[in-house]
Order: sequence, then structure tokens, then C-alpha cells
Amino acid sequence: MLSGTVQCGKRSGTVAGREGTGSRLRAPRCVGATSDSNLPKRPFSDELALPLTLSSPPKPSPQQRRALDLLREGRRFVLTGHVRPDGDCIGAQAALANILTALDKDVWIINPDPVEPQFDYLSRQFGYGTYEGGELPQHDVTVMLDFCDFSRCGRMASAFEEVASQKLIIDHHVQGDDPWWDAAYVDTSASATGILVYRIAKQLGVELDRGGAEGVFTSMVTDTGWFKYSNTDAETLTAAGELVARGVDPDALYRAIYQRKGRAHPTETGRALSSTEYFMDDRLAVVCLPGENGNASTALEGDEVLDILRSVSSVEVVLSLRELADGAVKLSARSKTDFDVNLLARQFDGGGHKKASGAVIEGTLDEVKSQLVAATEALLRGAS
Ligand SMILES: [Mn+2]
Repeated sequence: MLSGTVQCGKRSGTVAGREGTGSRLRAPRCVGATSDSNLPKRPFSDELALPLTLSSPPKPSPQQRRALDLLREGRRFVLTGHVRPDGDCIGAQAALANILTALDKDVWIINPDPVEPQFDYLSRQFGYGTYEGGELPQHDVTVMLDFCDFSRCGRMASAFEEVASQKLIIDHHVQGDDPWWDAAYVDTSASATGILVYRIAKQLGVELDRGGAEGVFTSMVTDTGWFKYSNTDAETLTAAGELVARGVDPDALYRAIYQRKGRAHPTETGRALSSTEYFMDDRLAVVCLPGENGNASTALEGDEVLDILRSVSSVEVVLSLRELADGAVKLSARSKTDFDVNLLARQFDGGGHKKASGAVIEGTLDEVKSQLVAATEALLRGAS
């Protein structure tokens, strides 16, 4: 059974471009500016590494070409994402649904968990179904976005095992050793899965409409912390510029995603932050949210608290721990330096990226915290 209307409607039309203001920007002159020697320097070249327009996306690899063929040739598609789908996951689904419906395919989006209300501007434009058991609609290609670890299908895993569809993954996470898919469009250097779908749109010659464009923008801003994190690259910013030029409104999306929380949110955030503990000469910061209020609290949703912990000069690694209802703890780990939190998360059967990873770990909050602190200390000591 599926809840909600899941089949995506045919859509067409283009986004109205914005009128330029015609104002000219003058470069400010810095008098007596000093450089901060603590800031890492990226090699800087006078030559542009990328053309200013990405109308020609990177050439697809042979593996990616197979994935594109599958998208071209398939007729009926089910798009799915990981448990508790995030902004990147559902944004990439919106963009891919846009592409496939423009190519006259039948498309259903069905996730193991519902879309968070902060992304309602996307769910108003696309039919996101939530799986409630039973058979999936008849389809020939299943596209799995923003994950490559099969267990992250959650309660949809057995349905996907039973269905004789081609399995295609589109993802930017580090792949496991044992590929279970038929085709893959993977690039771990991409800032978000949504940027891969943006490349696919160009490679298949499809212009995204407003919904698809807002999907790609949502993917990029949620996975880069609104263009703050080290995965923010020229391709991401160029794509963002192109999407804004087409009519995506960054301010409206910022308000929708980040500025519609309940009045208790600041107090809950303060309570969570007051649990902050430091380890290893303040290089590691840990924040804990116990179960009593943890499941209702919005304090550890998103990267807000992790960002505040990262603002401490000495801090290199931050961990947030939230007690779940079933005797487990949800870990979110972030790195400010070269420290690889994916290595840490993998020790606890989790994963993600070098700078942002997570896991769900069995045990009480105190047990899990001391295991994680010990493991992080060992890795930090090994790295320095
Ligand atoms: Mn992602």
C-alpha cells in the first residue's frame, strides 16, 4: 500500500528568467589588509579551471554512460531514497522525476519515510509516496538516490529484493566493496547527488522546470551547509548561479528550509548545547540529547548545533549523539580538518563522507559516548 498520490504528473514549461538590475559592482580596495596565516591556502590559478557556463558537463565515464542508457531506455521508473530522506535525496528525486517525465516516462517516487515538512515546496510539486508495505507499482528500472548501502532502503529492502527491475544507483558516497546494482552513476567528488542529476539533465538534453531546478538547488544547499563546507566547489557554485538566473529564489528557499521552526526550538537548541563536553585538549567536542525529549526535539536536526560547535577555534571534530527510542543512539560526526569521520563512522557500521558521516549505534547514551570518544581519540592520535 502506498500513501498519497505517487505518480508524478507530466510537467512542462520553463522558469521565467530574472531581469538584470544593470547595477555595476566596483571592487573594494583593501588598505593595509593583512593575511591570516592560520587560514589554509588553496592553490590559486589565474586561469579558470572550469568554463563559466557548465552547458557542457564533465564527460560521462563508461560506467555513467551505462546508467544514462538505462535512463533513456527504461519506460517505467520507481525512484527511491534512503531512510529519513534528507534535502539532497528528495531534491535529487525531484530533479530526476522532472527529467524522466519530460522524456515521457512513467515515474513514481516512493521512499521508506515521509518528506520533512520543511521541504513542502517540493512535495507540493511532486508526488512523494511513502512505502507502507506490499507490492511496488510495475516498473522496469528502480533508481536509488543518495545511498549505495542496501540496508539504507530500510523497510523497502524486501520489496526491492523481490522485484525484477534493473537497479540503478545515483550517488556521491563512497561505494562498498560488493556492488549489488546493475548500473551506477557515482562520483564521490560531487558536492551532492542533486548535482549529478543536474549533469544528467544536461547529458540527456533536458531543461529543468521550476520544480526540478528547486530540487537541484535544495540538494546543493543542504549538503554543502549553504555553500560553507569543503565540498563547495566551482561546479556547485556555477550550477547555483545558473539555477538562480533561471528563476530559483535563494531567499525564499532559505526561509522555507531553515526559518519555519517552532517557538521552542531556540530553547531546545540551548539545552542541547549546554551538554557540550570537550576532549583531547578541546580538539573534540561532543553534544548529547537524551531520549526523554530527544525524539520530539528539533535541536539536533540539521547542522545548526554542529556548526556552533565547529565555531570553536580548537575544535577539529564534532559529534552529536541523540538517544533513539529503541535502545540505540544516532551519531552525526563532522570534521573541520583533514580528519576523516567516515573512518570513524565505519567502525560503528555507519558511513558517509570524509567530512560528514553518521551511524546508528546500539547501547545507552553513556556507553556509546565513551566508545566514540575512545575511537575518535585513537584516530586523532594516529592522524597527528
Ligand atoms: Mn547527499
